[in-house]
Amino acid sequence: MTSEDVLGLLPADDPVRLIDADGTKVQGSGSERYELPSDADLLRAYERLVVARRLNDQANALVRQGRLAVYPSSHGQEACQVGAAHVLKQGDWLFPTYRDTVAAVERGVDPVDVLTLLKGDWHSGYDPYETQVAPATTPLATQLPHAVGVAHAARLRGESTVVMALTGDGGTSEGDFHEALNFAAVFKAPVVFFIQNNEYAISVPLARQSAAASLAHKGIGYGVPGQRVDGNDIAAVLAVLGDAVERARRGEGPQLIEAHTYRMQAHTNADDATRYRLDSEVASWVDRDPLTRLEKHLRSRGLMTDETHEQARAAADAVAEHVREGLNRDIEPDARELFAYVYAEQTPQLREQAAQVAEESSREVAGR
Ligand SMILES: Cc1ncc(C[n+]2csc(CCOP(=O)(O)OP(=O)(O)O)c2C)c(N)n1
Repeated sequence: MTSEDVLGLLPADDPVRLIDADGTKVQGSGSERYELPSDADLLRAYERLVVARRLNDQANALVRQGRLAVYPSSHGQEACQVGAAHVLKQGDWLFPTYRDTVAAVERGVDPVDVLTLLKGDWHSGYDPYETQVAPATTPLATQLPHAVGVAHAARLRGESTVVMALTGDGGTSEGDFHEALNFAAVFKAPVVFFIQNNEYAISVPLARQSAAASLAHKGIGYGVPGQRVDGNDIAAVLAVLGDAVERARRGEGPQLIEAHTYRMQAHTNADDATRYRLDSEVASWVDRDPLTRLEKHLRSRGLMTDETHEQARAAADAVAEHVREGLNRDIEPDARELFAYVYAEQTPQLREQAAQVAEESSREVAGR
């Protein structure tokens, strides 16, 4: 590889942005390399951002009512999640993390099913093979080698599948992240690694996480081209991810895309974010909100009517009601199932543990 080839792997100096915070179309910031999505795509994205925001609000409310055990909100990151799902085609796979409820829903999974795990059930709540959405993983970055495996297998079978593998900024410090990038690059696996850099890994700020020039630069050592994108600009997210997905589909191998965004709420309901960041910092991101930015843009171009607004609100109302109803039903996890699906054939230890649990629960039932 020559130095020039290496330069080709480098991400842009500034994150690619197509629409500014005030809603105007950007000149520069990589906007010459990427096209603004069509009016129809932007209008659809608007409706889905409104639905996504409402889903976050509804899930937070369900936590307060004790209907959900935990919810890692993606308030502020909705453009990343809607964008990541919308650039995929039928047959493509999505590998989400615990924070990517919205992405899974945008990929077509029923929100009630996605939230089942966070209600306390032991399984992912949906069938990965039916939905082509992998289970949302809590152990950081463990989904990334799996995503590469699925992509590599599809390529060996001659399928045109592309895999979108999501991770947070903290996840990029995990060994699995690096192993996944290396394998994907060597075997030209059709996978797009998409980092939602929301500035924090719980209480750890980015500056304590990585000294790399940017997280997108981390691909260079493996031969994976990187790109940076303004994660609060849905137009840029759609354009940059769409380009990466189509390159992967053409057989050009993996890419590493870093979205610059911000986690507007606490890590989860179990976290108190005021202990490690200032309110003024959070407030400085309000003006960059992905939803209002797109709304301003659509209004300035006369594309947004009261009807568009109403339609989006109605779609959000319907999703919120569906989620409220679905999560009002109690789940009845069967503890014995914990042992049933670990291995095709149970080990003696698992058999012993399963018997112990069965014995304990029958004693409980008998009230002893
Ligand atoms: C392997 C592993 N180590 C530690 C944790 C504990 N943990 C849960 S979330 C989290 C922070 C992750 O931050 P980031 O990857 O930036 O994602 P974000 O939560 O900001 O979306 C940590 C350390 C974990 N889940 N898995």
